[in-house]
Amino acid sequence: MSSKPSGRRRFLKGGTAALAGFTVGAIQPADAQAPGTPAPHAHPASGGKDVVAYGERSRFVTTVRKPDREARTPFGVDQLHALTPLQDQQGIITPSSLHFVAAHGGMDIPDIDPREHRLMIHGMVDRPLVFTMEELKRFPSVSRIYYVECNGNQPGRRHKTVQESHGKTSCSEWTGVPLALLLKEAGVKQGAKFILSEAADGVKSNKSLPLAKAMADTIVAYAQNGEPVRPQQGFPLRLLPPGFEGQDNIKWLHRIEVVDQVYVTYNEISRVTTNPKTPKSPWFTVFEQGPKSVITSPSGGQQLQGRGMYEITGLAWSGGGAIRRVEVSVDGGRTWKDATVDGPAHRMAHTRFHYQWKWDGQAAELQSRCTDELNQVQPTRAAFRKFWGFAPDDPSESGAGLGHVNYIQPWRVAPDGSVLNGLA
Ligand SMILES: Nc1nc2c(c(=O)[nH]1)N[C@H]1C(S)=C(S)[C@@H](COP(=O)(O)O)O[C@H]1N2
Ligand SMILES: [Mo]
Repeated sequence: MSSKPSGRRRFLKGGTAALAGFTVGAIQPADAQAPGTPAPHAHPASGGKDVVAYGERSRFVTTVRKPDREARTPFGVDQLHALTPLQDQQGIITPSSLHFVAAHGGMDIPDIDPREHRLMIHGMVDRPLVFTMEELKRFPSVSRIYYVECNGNQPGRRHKTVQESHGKTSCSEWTGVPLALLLKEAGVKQGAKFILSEAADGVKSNKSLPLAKAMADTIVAYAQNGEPVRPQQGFPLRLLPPGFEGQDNIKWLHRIEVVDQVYVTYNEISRVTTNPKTPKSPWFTVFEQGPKSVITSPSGGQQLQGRGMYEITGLAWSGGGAIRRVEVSVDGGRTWKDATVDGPAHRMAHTRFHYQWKWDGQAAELQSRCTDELNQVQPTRAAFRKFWGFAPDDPSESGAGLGHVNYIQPWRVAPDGSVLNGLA
């Protein structure tokens, strides 16, 4: 990375000194509430709430996120996990209200006034910079559809539904500034290799990210599905390094330090390096997630209403790029047929697949497996366990430090039409 100012157009000149005058040209918000605005319009199907000012879904639609665990880390800090109801989702965009949540920095979601919020970029840079939200919004923006997945999204025999086994992944359209623009503005010094991002949350959550990823396609996102990022997702600002492990997406982002090495941060110390069962831990070296898919319907806990035609549908995604192929097996992985993959298959995004299936009323086992644009194929559970060195008699399904757990999820259909976790 060159430290010389490039010939590229500079958006901010002279670093922080120039920022004082920078807000003068900021665009003021349009008047939101004109005088004489009519009274709120309530609708019975919304439980009497005003549905004009901000829409509510019908009261007959009740699907919700589910808490995963309210555990304490070895440091005694509460963590909050909420799971996306993938079984009820259509298409590829997760409604913002149902996006999964992971927060290890205390049970309280930070309540940040965007007018007070600042992003600082410093460390191995020529010009340390501090940005207000208004200033960030004056940079050229991009909007991209990207999934996020927590590495704790690990299938296991105890899970009854796809929400429990796979609900720690969601997909949104994210809008923000390419981080490369901000880093070029600051001027990255020779020898820099990583960035260290830090949050304005209770424990100042932080995480290292390779500089190459920061310069490639990482977004500093302020919007999600057309509106400001939700508080649970990092309002007013979060890091979005597409296809990388969920924990690399620092939410409530307020500081980026450009550094020359990977740092051992809060999450690694408290949740991974303390696990003695992780000799092959990919932490600090592997960030990108492999190809993964799951059938969301029919899935665990659902009930087929007699033999006949059913649509098998689900989601596939990969940190390696776009999904090229999804295959479905209805006989426990003995034979495979190509599913229809909905296009356009966005890179590092949930991709919807469909397969028309005629159920004969016999016991069946449904599986999906995907292939991405790098020709990486989703592994079987046996291959995954072999790679990580689980002995055949070791009952463990997963564990901290394994990295991305992406093996095939089987769903068993019983002759009575009930659908059960095939791992159980
Ligand atoms: N500040 C902060 N950022 C964070 C976390 C956190 O606890 N605090 N959790 C990380 C983890 S482990 C995951 S999986 C993702 C989840 O993003 P989401 O909550 O928007 O789905 O956020 C990451 N960013
Ligand atoms: Mo996570």
